[in-house]
Amino acid sequence: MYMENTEKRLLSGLQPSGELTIGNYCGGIRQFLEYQKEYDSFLFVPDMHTITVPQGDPKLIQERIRRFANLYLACGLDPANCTFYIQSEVPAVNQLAWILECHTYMGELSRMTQFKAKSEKQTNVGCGLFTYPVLMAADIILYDSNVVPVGADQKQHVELARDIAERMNHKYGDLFVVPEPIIPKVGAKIKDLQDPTKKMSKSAEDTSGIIFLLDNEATIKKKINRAVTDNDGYVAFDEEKKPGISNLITLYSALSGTPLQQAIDRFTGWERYGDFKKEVLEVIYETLRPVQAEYERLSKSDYVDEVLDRGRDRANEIANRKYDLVRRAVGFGR
Ligand code: ATP
Ligand code: LTN
Repeated sequence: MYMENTEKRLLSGLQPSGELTIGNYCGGIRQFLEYQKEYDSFLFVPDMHTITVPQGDPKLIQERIRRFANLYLACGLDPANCTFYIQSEVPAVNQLAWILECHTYMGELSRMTQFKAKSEKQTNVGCGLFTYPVLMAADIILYDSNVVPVGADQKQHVELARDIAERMNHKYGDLFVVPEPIIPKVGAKIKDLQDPTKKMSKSAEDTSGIIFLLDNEATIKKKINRAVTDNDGYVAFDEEKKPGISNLITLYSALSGTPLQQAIDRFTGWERYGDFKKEVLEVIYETLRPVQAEYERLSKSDYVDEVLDRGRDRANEIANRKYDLVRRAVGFGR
């Protein structure tokens, strides 16, 4: 197989479909930061995925892309170790996606749980929402990515990328690396604070149960204080019977880096939910304070453009070489 990389590659992306949340931080960003030094790392802003559901003013999408990019940097993405780019600035991904679409079955895409959930919320469902996982597969295998850190909700999509890569390899010879998802042990699915049975989602309409990375401390305090718990009067970890409290313990563990069992041991039996919530609040503040300060600083400069220009150039170089191999393998051109 023609392999670009000598080092193993890590790749991930977070859609600019709303503002980044503490759930995205726990499931996506935190893992990326942890692994970025061990791999040749790629992080990108999947702006093309964003329009799979109707978005408002295109100008607002552009502003969000910029905010996202600055926020990633503020969270600790290291441009020296990472190729950071915007998806739509690498046209080969679309070219590859078309080829992959022709090798993906309707049945496979119909089984995707995210498609089922998102399409139910709309009247006119765009075809792009259906083929979204194929574009995601192209994002991943175009760069010979070995590992893909994502939250639990994206595991199925990475598994589909594996199946497509294997199918292409079987048909055309070894063209692609077969990627593996990496799902965090703790914090892979942070729940909404107002409805702890459902995922905290950045595109949800009601934002009262969502902590955004750029929320100020007063807002965060209000959201944590109002977080739904129960009337039992004691802290314990039980995701079925006490989903609210369990979600807050998970959040504490993921953000503080305390192993989950240690966090459970520490808080089990506390009788005043207010005292427990104060501890959770403190780790959220500690996580977000430096991020917000750095974000303020970065957003006053054009540094992000320099990083994204460099990322775009490297990503295109690799992507074009790979696409050229694939298009020849399937018989395109002269
Ligand atoms: P949307 O509501 O637009 O689907 P989202 O909040 O679900 O957005 P994505 O862009 O789909 O976010 O996901 C970005 C990354 O964050 C993915 O790796 C995803 O698995 C992870 N992620 C999203 N929500 C959570 C959550 N509540 N807990 C942990 N990880 C999450
Ligand atoms: N669909 C992903 C974003 C995404 C992605 C990717 C993540 C698009 N392409 C490739 C990992 C690898 C989401 O988080 N909603």
